[in-house]
Amino acid sequence: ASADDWTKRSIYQVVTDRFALGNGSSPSCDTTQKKYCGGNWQGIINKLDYIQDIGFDAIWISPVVENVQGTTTEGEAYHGYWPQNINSLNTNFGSADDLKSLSSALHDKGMYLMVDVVVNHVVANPTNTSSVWPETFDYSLLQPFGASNSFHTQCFISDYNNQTDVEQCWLGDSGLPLLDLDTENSTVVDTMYSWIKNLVSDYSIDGLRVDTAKHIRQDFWPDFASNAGVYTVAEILIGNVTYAAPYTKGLDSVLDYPTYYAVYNAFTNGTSGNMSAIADLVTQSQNQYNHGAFYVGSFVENQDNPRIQSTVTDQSIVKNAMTWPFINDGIPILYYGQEQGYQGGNDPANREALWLSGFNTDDKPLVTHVKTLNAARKQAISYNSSFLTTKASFVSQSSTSTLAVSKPPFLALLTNGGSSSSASWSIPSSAGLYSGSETLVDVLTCDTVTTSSDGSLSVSASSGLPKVLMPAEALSKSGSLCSSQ
Ligand code: ABC
Ligand code: CA
Repeated sequence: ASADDWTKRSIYQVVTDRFALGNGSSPSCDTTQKKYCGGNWQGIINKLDYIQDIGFDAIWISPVVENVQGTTTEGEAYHGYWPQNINSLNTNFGSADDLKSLSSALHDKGMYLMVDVVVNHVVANPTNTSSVWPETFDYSLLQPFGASNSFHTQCFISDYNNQTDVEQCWLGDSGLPLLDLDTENSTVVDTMYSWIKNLVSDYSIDGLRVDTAKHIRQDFWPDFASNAGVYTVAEILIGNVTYAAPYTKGLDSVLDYPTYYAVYNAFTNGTSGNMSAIADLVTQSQNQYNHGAFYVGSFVENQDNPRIQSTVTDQSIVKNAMTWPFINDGIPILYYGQEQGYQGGNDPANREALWLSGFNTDDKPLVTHVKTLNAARKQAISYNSSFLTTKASFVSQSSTSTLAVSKPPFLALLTNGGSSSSASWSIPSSAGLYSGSETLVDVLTCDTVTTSSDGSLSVSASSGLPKVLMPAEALSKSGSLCSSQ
């Protein structure tokens, strides 16, 4: 599927080992152990209804290839980011038939499959920590590379401001080095290009999340993307739009890390959180990224960062933050477990087993919240044929703890004040958003507000809850959303 196809979708990200089990058992899963807990592809198949019922029509799964076996100084490879043999699958997650079954089960439901892929490195346990590189590894394990000349000379990245270091030195440390592939070497390059082509075609993959993309030279990516032939979203872990921007030429887009940091900081520092920083970052992204911000992956949690609720548990603030990915220009991504209120902090605590929640959706306000946001975005797409190509804009507010985001037919009103606060937003007639006496519905509550005769709007919210307003007219033909409108 193309980038344009993906813009209509919303993505549920799972850590394959931690989402769902293939059989009926329900083992405990202690995240601090950094071990496989038993989730697999069959487990995901079993729980596709859970994902689809919350309104998602795509999933992103962990890397699928065989990883380093046994334990390492950083535990087991349960997350999938330590490839060892890229031509085999990770049998902890299932067989080739299981992965094909997952792909076809998704397609039967009209859903897309995004697979995480690692091209920057492969991993083998050091055979002897006192020996000197290149004698440190059994290269025959690293398939199909098999020899030290497929790798950059060992050095660990020490200076992230030195791009040559970032690209040609190694991630990890002497305990668990991530062997950095020589992606300047044409044999390695060709191997990777044909590998990705085959992977996508063998498993009918619809899109790729490209791990560690900033650790490979930019001009490696265009041919990688054309061999993939599907939507590619790059992990460029950086807070800086200008740094990330060039990667949106070789690959379709980037995970929206710069805005993520602004959003995380805005909502986890009480009312001193800087809401207008979000608008600044979005404007920079719209101006600097190829295709503006329309193809970015927009998220507020993932497997590398502490969950929102490890810092802030005020449910109003949590709901505000969770609203963000659904009302901006990018493709919304929800990290599994956020809908269940999970609170894990830094890696590895943020990789809790979802089966421990029982996949319960009753009396789960955040499940309802996400369901509504997904339904609202679908309604916005079908009501306004230019929704997906209209840039979000910001209506400036007098309070620094509020944000007003317009992306017609949405007007999203956010606040970081929390549940004991009240917030108000005003939209002047000069913003040109509405005509006089228009009725707008907050799809999160189904309450209505009406614009003044000049088209201006004043809204207040008690309890610090977010609002997602849509013209009543935009909801009139909607099946489920505030259906009495
Ligand atoms: C293991 C342990 C952890 C331990 C870590 C050092 O080693 O489990 O407890 O803290 C996988 C596993 C991890 C594992 C690593 C290393 O492998 O999932 O559990 O951690 O063995 C991707 C994936 C990630 C995966 C890998 C490796 C890569 O999403 O899950 O990790 O395939 C760098 C990479 C980035 C990578 C990330 C983990 O490390 O660039 O691709 N993620 C700065 C740098 C970033 C750097 C980041 C973290 O620090 O610029 O490049 O990411 O080290 C912003 C700044 C940024 C700054 C951030 C922190 O702040 O603008 O520059 O990022 O404001
Ligand atoms: Ca590299």
